[in-house]
Amino acid sequence: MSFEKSKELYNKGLKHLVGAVNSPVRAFASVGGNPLFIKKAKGSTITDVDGNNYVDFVLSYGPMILGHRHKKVQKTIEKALKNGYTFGASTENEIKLAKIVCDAFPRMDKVRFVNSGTEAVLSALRLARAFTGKDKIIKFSGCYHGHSDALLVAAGSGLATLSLPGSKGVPEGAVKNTLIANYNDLESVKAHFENHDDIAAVIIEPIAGNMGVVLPQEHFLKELKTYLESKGALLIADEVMTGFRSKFGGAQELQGVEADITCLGKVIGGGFPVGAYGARNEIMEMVSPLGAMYQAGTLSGNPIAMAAGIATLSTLKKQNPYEQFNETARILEVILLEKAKKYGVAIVVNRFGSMINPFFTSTPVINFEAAQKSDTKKFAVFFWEMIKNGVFLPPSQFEAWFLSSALTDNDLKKTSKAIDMAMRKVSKM
Ligand code: KE4
Repeated sequence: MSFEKSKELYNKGLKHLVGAVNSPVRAFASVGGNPLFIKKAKGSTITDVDGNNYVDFVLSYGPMILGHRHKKVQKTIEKALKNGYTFGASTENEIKLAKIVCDAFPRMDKVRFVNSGTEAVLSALRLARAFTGKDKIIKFSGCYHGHSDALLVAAGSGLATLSLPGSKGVPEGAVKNTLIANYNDLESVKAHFENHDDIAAVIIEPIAGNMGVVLPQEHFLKELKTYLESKGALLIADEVMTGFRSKFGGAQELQGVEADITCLGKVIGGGFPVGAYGARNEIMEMVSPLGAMYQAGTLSGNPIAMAAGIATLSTLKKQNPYEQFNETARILEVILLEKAKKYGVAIVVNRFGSMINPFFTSTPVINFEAAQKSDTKKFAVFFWEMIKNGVFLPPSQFEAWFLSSALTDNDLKKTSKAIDMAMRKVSKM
């Protein structure tokens, strides 16, 4: 397998692109070696510039849940392009997508589209502060909510991979209202309320996907929501990654919880830049132009992106692949555990719906501290052996693998063989 063209493009990219990438995780920093450059993708297969084909479990970090270039989505986008790309005025597609999204979340009366998950979350924080009149926000260590200043503290995902606690350039003032609690630890949330009476909201990934997959323990989310109601604080569910991945709607519902504000992204744009935040009327009516909380965006509700989102969600609703996702994830989990056992490699597998990943550790991973005990060197060896056997994974121990409904039995057979070779390689370290 040659990676010559990727190497060439990487060196060329270094001139005008920072690290030859437009998002840090794509630099492969935590697995070493040069990042792959991708030429094209179709269905469950992604092809790099050297012509190597891979089963794709990155799916652009979530959006491509139907697989790449799904025929219905492709046709819808091509049709939308014939009407123009963006107008700076409202279009019918925004109403259509808004209805699909609000209908999928029982407590969501209205939604505002933006252009990324980061923008959705930073707007949701502002909205929670506007609605409650309070300033503090609690986030959980290991959860990642995009790169807005206030949330770049002990973030998971990119920062965890680059092991940068917080980020340079974030002024002290920007994070003084951000408190950090531990996932699955309600006491760590209560402790903040004992010390502060100005907490507007708690933001959480209802299934964490940015420290690897970490599940809320039984009743954790429900108890958190009940406690917040008793304190007059809001629950913000960051479903940018989990939205429409484990059911047609939010993972929050499967946990028996309805957040006050929900953030979305990834899948709802079908591969185009879309984020969103939504809530019941009394909260959303705080947002400009109805209310005094300002938020705006040149390309928000972009008609092409809306068309891609409508096509993706309506296809997803029709396909209803969720049972299949659970079964495929279960099969993958069995394969990972069997192959690891065969070669004496210690791993723990966490999964939920169409998100799964192995941790190279022997202790249960229920929070960021436990996740960080994973052997990232073993992950790096595993990652490259999977690449060499035609499987494309997120290049980090702290990322979730994503399933698409385009995955075939052949893909799983190929993945199983690759996992066998990769576990064998890890066992020889
Ligand atoms: P974006 O601004 O990247 O669209 O969304 C930020 C975001 C917000 N909330 C959650 C739960 C997220 O997972 C994300 C982004 N996820 C990462 C993957 N861990 C995107 C990949 C990247 O940073 O390149």
